[in-house]
Amino acid sequence: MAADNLSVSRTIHGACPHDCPDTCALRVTVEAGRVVRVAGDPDHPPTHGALCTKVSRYPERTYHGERVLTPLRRVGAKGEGRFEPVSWDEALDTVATRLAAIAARDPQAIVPYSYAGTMGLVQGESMAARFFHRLGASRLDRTICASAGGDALAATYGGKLGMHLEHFAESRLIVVWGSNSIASNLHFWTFAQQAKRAGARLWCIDPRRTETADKCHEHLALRPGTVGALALALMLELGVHGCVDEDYVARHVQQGPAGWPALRERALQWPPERAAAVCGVPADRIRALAREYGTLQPAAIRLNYGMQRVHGGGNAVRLIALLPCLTGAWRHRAGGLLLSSSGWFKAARDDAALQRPDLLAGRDPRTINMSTIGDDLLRESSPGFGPRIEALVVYNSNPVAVAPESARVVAGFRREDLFTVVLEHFLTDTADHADIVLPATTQLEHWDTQGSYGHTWAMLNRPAIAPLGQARPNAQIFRDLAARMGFTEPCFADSDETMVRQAWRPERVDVEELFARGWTQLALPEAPFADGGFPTPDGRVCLGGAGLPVPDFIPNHECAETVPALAARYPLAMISPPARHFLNSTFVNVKSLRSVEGEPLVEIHPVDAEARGIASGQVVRLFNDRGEYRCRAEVSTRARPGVVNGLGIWWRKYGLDGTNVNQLTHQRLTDIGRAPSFYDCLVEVAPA
Ligand SMILES: Nc1nc2c(c(=O)[nH]1)N[C@H]1C(S)=C(S)[C@@H](COP(=O)(O)OP(=O)(O)OC[C@H]3O[C@@H](n4cnc5c(=O)[nH]c(N)nc54)[C@H](O)[C@@H]3O)O[C@H]1N2
Ligand SMILES: Nc1nc2c(c(=O)[nH]1)N[C@H]1C(S)=C(S)[C@@H](COP(=O)(O)OP(=O)(O)OC[C@H]3O[C@@H](n4cnc5c(=O)[nH]c(N)nc54)[C@H](O)[C@@H]3O)O[C@H]1N2
Ligand code: SF4
Ligand SMILES: [Mo]
Repeated sequence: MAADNLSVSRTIHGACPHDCPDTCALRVTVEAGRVVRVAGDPDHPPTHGALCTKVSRYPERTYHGERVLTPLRRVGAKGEGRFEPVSWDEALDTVATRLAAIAARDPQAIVPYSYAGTMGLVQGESMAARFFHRLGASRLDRTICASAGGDALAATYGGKLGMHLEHFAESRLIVVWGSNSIASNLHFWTFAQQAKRAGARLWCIDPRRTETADKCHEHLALRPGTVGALALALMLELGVHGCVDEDYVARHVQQGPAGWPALRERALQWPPERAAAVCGVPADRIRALAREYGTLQPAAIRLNYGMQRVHGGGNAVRLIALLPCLTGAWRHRAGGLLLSSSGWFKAARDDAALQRPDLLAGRDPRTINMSTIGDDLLRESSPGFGPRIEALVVYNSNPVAVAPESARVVAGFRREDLFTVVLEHFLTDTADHADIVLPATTQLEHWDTQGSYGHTWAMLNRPAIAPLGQARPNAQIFRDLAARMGFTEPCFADSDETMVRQAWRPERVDVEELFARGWTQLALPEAPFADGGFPTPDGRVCLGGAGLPVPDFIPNHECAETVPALAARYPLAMISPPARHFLNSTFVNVKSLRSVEGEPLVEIHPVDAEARGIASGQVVRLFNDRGEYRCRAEVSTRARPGVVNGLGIWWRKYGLDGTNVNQLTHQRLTDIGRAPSFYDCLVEVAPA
């Protein structure tokens, strides 16, 4: 940086680090050593020069007056958020000494906790993974978002694989299924609009009348957690109306007693009337969708993770994934389905080089599921569980705000005997519970590289500016800790730029192009499954067998069918999808974005509101056996009858009582993938 002529304006190529399928290419303008603008790169096809509002505000977030820019040591009570600055030496010595003492008894009592605060491979699981492997710490099962649908898709197709984003522009029918794309997958929406202008029909399947639903031709506002029933009825209708591509099915879909014949029998039990009763939508709408889906080609499904945050989320994805196989939609490049493209990158990454599991040296530490951190922090040592958790090292995540059943999570984080280290940009709800906070750099201040779960370009991020204050990249912090702990393996000296290169298999990713241009597209077929070739053991779509039952509709943990007594007390289903101007709990503290979102609120349908004497703008109590959350009500037909929408994910400390929606959610897991079922949650609402 020192060589820069400070009066000259420079443009640096970067990549958006956020947990968003769009993974935009950034152009960062720096003047006098300061970032003045972050814009979308017009040359990168998926980004086409546009960023969402949130990341356009990245400079505001980076230069925010509340950035943590020195190491901090707790001086108040846990959760109070009172700290004093300390030097890096003191902070690192404190952490290394505590971790070494715990590790001497049992390193599994130390748990890393991280998710996708940055999707960068280097500031994610590179040096951190090496550090925890070498230490022998517990492993973390990273399930909080996508593993129900992801594992289900991989079980069906052989990988998290799908259509190319750009080809949606050529589809004649697009079903946007469990996704508020305008909010959470904006660059897909651009292609969907191109298709719409060219005459495509757009359907939206979502309990909430989202801004995306408003812009589709049709909206099916079904009850949360019922899409499996809908998919089964669609199968029956496709069969009845001769819309099954028998040739594609015979050649590329599993046959036999655990295959399509068994599932076809099951689908025959689901006439549209039965599904309509379960889903809470008219049967003729289901018929209309089946008719269009079966006759308009190419037909594409943009599935997103919203629909899999329920008990049966995994089975639902398996059922939906079969639909484009039944109609042969995969024969076209603009037909098929996209839930995630991350499987394409799995083959392109060199995780072993980056994460060095060999440093485990034959040890096989236990695994902690991040989605049940509330319960697990409160567990005592036992033969089944292993040692009580004595230390947590949190980075790239804000579990106190985002993990389910907050009361348990907070109780765990408040444990006086728990040693908690948090690497952060800000004093989040989680950082407030830390013993030591370590200041981390943002994407503008460090190197990184990443794939995408919505497109097929590998991305490079160059630092645009020097780290602010005393902030250090995550990878640097783990390098420093490794040195303090006496880890001398040469891999602990690798620089971040070296690790960018180690991240990719050179035969799959053109690393020179990545460095020269900032991105490089994976070489993949245009229509990946036009002639089958699913990467399953036998090349066919897998429906069952080897312990995997043929997929079925699985009702919610919490619904009238499963728990009628509970549903009588808590008759409303609550979903808590993301707010458009936040990225999970990130950006909640950026004033310009928070002022657009206003304040935490719950949308409730006029009929449900009237029955409870609730008026718009009034403060209400949402409650169930797990707790209570107060916020403002918005009486709105964005909510369907019987369902309330608590838009997320606010920092607890901005809530009226210092809580957020996760005060009400539970820790029961999905059918597949050990994931949380955030949108499978019964509540009652009353005026406060
Ligand atoms: N602006 C913004 N963008 C984001 C995020 C954010 O917080 N804000 N989060 C990012 C993350 S982490 C992820 S995982 C991705 C994907 O994020 P998703 O969780 O897929 O989020 P959405 O696209 O908003 O889709 C959720 C939609 O699913 C609907 N839904 C809820 N339950 C059901 C159901 O049972 N069936 C059906 N059919 N629909 C249901 C909700 O009403 C909501 O509109 O988005 C990313 N993009
Ligand atoms: N009720 C409810 N709960 C949910 C969801 C929901 O829809 N409803 N969605 C779930 C989903 S899909 C997800 S993915 C999770 C998301 O949960 P998290 O992955 O925890 O995501 P964020 O809340 O955005 O928190 C990420 C944190 O990482 C920090 N960070 C970013 N970059 C860096 C970096 O380079 N270094 C360090 N040290 N820190 C960094 C940010 O400042 C931020 O505080 O939440 C889940 N929780
Ligand atoms: S959050 Fe998503 S849409 Fe916004 S800039 Fe990042 S990748 Fe693009
Ligand atoms: Mo997510």
